[in-house]
Amino acid sequence: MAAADSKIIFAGPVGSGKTSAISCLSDIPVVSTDVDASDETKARKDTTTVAMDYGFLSLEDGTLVHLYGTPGQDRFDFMWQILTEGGLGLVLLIDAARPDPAADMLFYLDAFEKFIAETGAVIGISRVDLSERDIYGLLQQSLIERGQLLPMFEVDARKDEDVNLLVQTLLAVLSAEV
Ligand SMILES: Nc1nc2c(ncn2[C@@H]2O[C@H](COP(=O)(O)OP(=O)(O)OP(=O)(O)O)[C@@H](O)[C@H]2O)c(=O)[nH]1
Ligand SMILES: [Mg+2]
Repeated sequence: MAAADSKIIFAGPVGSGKTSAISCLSDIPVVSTDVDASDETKARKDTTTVAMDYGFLSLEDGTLVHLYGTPGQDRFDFMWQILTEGGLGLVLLIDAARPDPAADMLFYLDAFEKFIAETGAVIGISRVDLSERDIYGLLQQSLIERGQLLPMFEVDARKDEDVNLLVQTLLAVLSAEV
């Protein structure tokens, strides 16, 4: 990784859209370690990421932004810390259609607490089209209770413009902090 290059990490539960989001942004086809899903993941989708996703994006000034997706299943959580090394910030994707999106969000905010404190994060609520609840309001309330306000958007992880908005916001938040 050249000195000016940076790295963004995508995290979130199984099926929250990490691989989809990185595919939207990446200049190259995403290198994924997706395998056929077994056990409880299978009910949700056919493949799951076991080690990581990788892609990259070149900014107008020529800098490269490396994009890493963490595996969603928590039996691979040893990869999470490894992948955050040298990272610029975190995009946390929360699946609105899972049973308890607020618990999911708090779990990941705890798991990546140190990294977020040192860098920054944005939250994308994905799969809102598959949920009838006001997940945005619910998550906003949880963030207020936790005392941690982070930029949050409803996104479709398959849509370039939605994923771009997340990354541009993260970059803006990070540059405002410097
Ligand atoms: N309806 C709907 N489907 C979505 C949305 N975002 C992603 N998907 C779909 O949700 C599924 C899961 O997306 P993935 O990108 O594989 O999720 P992941 O986070 O990489 O999952 P793991 O690797 O198992 O942790 C895919 O079939 C996507 O096409 C959304 O906003 N709405
Ligand atoms: Mg994946």
